[in-house]
Amino acid sequence: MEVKHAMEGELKLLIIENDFAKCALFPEHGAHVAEFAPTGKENILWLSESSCFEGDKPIRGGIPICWPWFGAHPADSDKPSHGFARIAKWTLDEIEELDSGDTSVVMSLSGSPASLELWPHQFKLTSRVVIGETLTLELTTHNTGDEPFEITEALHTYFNVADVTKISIAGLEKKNYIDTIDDNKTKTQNGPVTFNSEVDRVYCDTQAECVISDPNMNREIRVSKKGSASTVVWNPWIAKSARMADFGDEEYKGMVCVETTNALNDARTVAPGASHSISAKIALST
Ligand code: TA6
Repeated sequence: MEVKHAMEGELKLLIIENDFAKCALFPEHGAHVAEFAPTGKENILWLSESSCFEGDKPIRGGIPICWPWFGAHPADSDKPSHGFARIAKWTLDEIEELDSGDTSVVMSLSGSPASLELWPHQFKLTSRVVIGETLTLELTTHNTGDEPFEITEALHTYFNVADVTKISIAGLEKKNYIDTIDDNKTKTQNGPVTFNSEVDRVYCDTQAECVISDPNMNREIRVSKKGSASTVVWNPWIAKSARMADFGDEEYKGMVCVETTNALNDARTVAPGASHSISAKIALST
């Protein structure tokens, strides 16, 4: 296992290389995994060439941790989109080489006066990333306060694809979804998900593994999950890409988000002293 430390913009970058893969992450900025490439393979995660790497801004790409709310804050639009965890200053707790040769990285974030201003609860959040032939990210919420609290959350994963108009996503067939770009209407998925315009959908009540088939890269990316009742699929397409300063106008063609979430009605309540975990496992089909 090789561990390198570098800087990207204002942020400390950790690069882990072992017998199975290379992974780049920003442990102290949102515990943000930015790149993951199994040995000899193209990066599975997508990262915008226009992303910011500044302490107070989210990184565009990789796996942003959206917590303790998904999307806009339900009552106060001045609060950060997708919660504060992805732009908070986390602690790098441990880097460990496992007997399997995989590498485990553990990072944590605890409640603070700053977080209390945004969200009135005490908590400890732990992210454990295991880097091997597959990438696993497990996010655990610990309620360290004396009142129950409710969260929505996402491992908001951006995937690298050759051409979004040529991919298809299996696993969500016949599932109901909220179409956030069509007045939040509830619809039913007919066949695999394909892309010829903006897509922003919350698939409800699904524990299914999703498989992204990318014929032009001659690969399939499998996204399985635990502790997650909903899956979000997103591609901003042309107009929305043009409105995002940290997203190149043409970059929508090379990415898709398949997000492991508990969003909208799938909010989770964590009792005092209790914990809740959500995890995603990313693998190339062999
Ligand atoms: O997960 C899809 C989504 O909620 C989209 O609506 C879009 O806003 C995206 O997340 C990115 O959000 P961000 O705050 O990172 O620009």
